[in-house]
Amino acid sequence: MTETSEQPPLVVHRRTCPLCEAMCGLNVHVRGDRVERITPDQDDAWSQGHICPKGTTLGTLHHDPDRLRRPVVKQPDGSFKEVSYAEAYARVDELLAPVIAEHGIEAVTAYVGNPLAHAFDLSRYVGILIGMSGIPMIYSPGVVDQWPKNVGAHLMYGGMWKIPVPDVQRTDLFVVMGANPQASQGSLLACPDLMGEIGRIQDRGGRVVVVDPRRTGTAAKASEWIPIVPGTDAAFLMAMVQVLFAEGLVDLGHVEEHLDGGRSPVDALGLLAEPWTPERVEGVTGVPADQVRSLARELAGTPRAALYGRIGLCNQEFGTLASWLVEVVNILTGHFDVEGGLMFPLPSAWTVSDLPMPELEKGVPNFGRWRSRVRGAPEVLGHVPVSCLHEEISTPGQGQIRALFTVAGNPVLSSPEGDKLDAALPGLDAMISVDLWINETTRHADVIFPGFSALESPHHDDMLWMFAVRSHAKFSPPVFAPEDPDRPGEWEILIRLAGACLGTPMADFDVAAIDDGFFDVLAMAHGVDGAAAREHYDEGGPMRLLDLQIRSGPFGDRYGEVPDGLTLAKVQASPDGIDLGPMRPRLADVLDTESGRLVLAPPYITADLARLEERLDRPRPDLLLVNRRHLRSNNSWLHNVPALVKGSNRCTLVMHPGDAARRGLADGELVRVTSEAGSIEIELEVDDGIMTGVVSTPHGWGHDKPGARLGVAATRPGVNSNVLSPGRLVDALSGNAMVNGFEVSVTSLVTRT
Ligand SMILES: Nc1nc2c(c(=O)[nH]1)N[C@H]1C(S)=C(S)[C@@H](COP(=O)(O)OP(=O)(O)OC[C@H]3O[C@@H](n4cnc5c(=O)[nH]c(N)nc54)[C@H](O)[C@@H]3O)O[C@H]1N2
Ligand SMILES: Nc1nc2c(c(=O)[nH]1)N[C@H]1C(S)=C(S)[C@@H](COP(=O)(O)OP(=O)(O)OC[C@H]3O[C@@H](n4cnc5c(=O)[nH]c(N)nc54)[C@H](O)[C@@H]3O)O[C@H]1N2
Ligand code: SF4
Ligand SMILES: [Mo]
Repeated sequence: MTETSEQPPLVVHRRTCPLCEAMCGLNVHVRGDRVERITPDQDDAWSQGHICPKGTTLGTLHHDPDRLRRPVVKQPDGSFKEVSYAEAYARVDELLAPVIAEHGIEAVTAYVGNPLAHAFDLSRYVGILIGMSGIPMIYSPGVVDQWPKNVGAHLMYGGMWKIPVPDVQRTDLFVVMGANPQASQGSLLACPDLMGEIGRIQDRGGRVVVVDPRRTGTAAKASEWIPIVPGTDAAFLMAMVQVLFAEGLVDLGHVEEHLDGGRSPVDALGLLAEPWTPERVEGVTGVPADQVRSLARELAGTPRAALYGRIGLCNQEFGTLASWLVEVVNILTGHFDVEGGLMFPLPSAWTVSDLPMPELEKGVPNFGRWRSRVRGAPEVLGHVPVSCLHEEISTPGQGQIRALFTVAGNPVLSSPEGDKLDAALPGLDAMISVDLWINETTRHADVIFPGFSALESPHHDDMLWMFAVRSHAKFSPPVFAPEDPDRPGEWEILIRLAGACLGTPMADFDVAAIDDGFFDVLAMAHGVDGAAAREHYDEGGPMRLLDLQIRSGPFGDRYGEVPDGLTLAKVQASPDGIDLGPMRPRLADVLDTESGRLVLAPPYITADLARLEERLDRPRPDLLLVNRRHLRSNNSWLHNVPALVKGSNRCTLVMHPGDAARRGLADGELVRVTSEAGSIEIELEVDDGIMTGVVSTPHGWGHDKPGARLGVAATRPGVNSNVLSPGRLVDALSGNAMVNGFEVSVTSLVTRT
């Protein structure tokens, strides 16, 4: 294309993609105020040119005419009207004050969604809304995700975010259970180009094994696919443990020195595992005994090996047991806290959202401190199942929820029984959302505050570096200034909302004072005098916090004490990013249990083996449902991007040809899927890449709700598979939803003559 003189010049901005854990470097080509295209940033020291189709759409998301750019307030006729911030603040005050006056702050709760883990402001400031507002508890998709891992980490290592990750860049055997990096690009595992790493493991003579009911894109590229019956991974892993002990393959290496109770928990585990022979469990798992034995031997015999379990192992009946056993198998085979095994990352900036929970005793299962009002679900690490929310709103009585904040979430599509939540939300007295779109959930809000688009915001991931295979520092400045320079950031909105809960009108709340106080508390927790450190800055907000995170982090300059140390300014001066090396053994630093030692077999978890035994005798239903992700999707919120939803329908029910034939069902026909919770109609996709007896749907679809403003998504709505997810089915130890492995039936909707 020839450039005409009237055209503004092309400027290429360097930017990290905020959409997933891969944190890819992008080149954003901008002419004037338009993004022309987005290409991979080959010079990004972290991602070295890796990118996926989602990353190229940040411009489309920024320019999306449906995206909110001003606050909106619900009108009596149900439509939304753009208003000034002052008007929106006043409306919040007007709605919230009577609820709190009459029913107390107990009647208020919040749902905080997944993108806040990726967003610059929200990740750093959501703690203020949660911690300062006086709201007694919040809901989040953490319990449809990784809560089993949090429970295990809390009990074993003394902190719910102390989650070890596989050192994929240096391993020779990578066993993947219940994860599909081909779609997800890695989860609780931040590594650019994870599929490339999987190829490189094989290139250097290593092996990759995938244990999954479906032959996923990852399984297809792996050296071996081991199909497994959903929900039976804990039995499979217990059999691995049994083999390790029976064949004398247990060797913990240096980890043994760090065990609470010395060798005795290892011996106790050996005794516990004795009855769990591969032959005993093969009927329930569907994995032949020989295959379990050879995998256990291979893991024990490969010097650099890592076993990794993710959402398929969490969102299931035995989530905590299975997730714990993944770590146990790594520990028993000497693949823990060593190169090539499971290791603890060292982020260059500590994580604001990893807030201490003072009321929790380290490493102690003091769960069930309170129960949900309606269902009586015990609290675990401060959460109850997210499916409780709808009944807490719709069931009258003392403690009924009457006001809700949603921040970066879409629980109507993303939560089990989201349809029931959809029906309950109109009953609220006040609903205030912070979101970039009017989605299936926020359409019920009275007031919606927009955030900045990804390209209007600076970027530095807060949480994700906790799971990164290398220590690294990189920062992206905003590509575009906000159209309205006076627009408050989301961090400020969160602080003002906390103020409103405390009875101060939103407009009057002293944001700067709260921000200073927050800074000081965080500084103190990291050994820095906050008031003195604040002297270094002209203004507050998330940039100041990030500088604190870096300067008082493990590579930081500690405000001059370590002259060569890192500062945000130094990171900004290195637009390629700064590589700080691979993971290093650091177990002794990480452990923060009461004894300072690793608790190998927490009794809270091992007690659940009795429930697993019962599962061995339970007959297997005809069909079990599991979920899947797609590379071009991101939970519920990228379906408004034309480039990501074009092509064939992806919201389908995948079924094995044998199962389809037995039911007389044909590829492409509309079928009815029914569970104990509900029923949906969905297109059938017959594919032999799934076990018989298992069907799979994606989640996050169902964009056919009136009042949402997602013009593109509405043309290809798909169907909400969470209508099927029974809220009562959870992993007993964590309360995490069992959206995988529950029974469904599938029937034809076609009338055959
Ligand atoms: N059946 C089933 N259900 C599942 C899962 C599953 O595997 N199976 N997975 C679960 C998991 S792991 C997760 S994490 C959840 C996700 O569920 P949620 O956390 O509820 O997230 P989303 O549904 O993706 O909705 C995210 C919303 O955030 C908004 N958003 C995006 N960026 C920003 C931002 O910068 N600021 C603000 N304010 N808003 C923003 C988007 O507009 C979108 O509306 O779904 C869970 N649900
Ligand atoms: N493109 C894209 N990327 C994403 C997301 C997205 O929606 N789209 N979401 C992001 C989020 S919030 C998260 S939490 C991560 C999740 O990232 P991953 O953990 O990689 O999640 P999935 O891709 O859903 O893969 C889960 C796999 O578990 C399998 N599975 C289901 N039940 C069982 C079981 O009982 N046992 C075993 N062994 N396997 C089982 C499923 O068949 C599926 O292949 O992805 C993140 N990245
Ligand atoms: S893999 Fe895709 S979505 Fe994830 S960070 Fe990279 S470009 Fe973004
Ligand atoms: Mo997630």
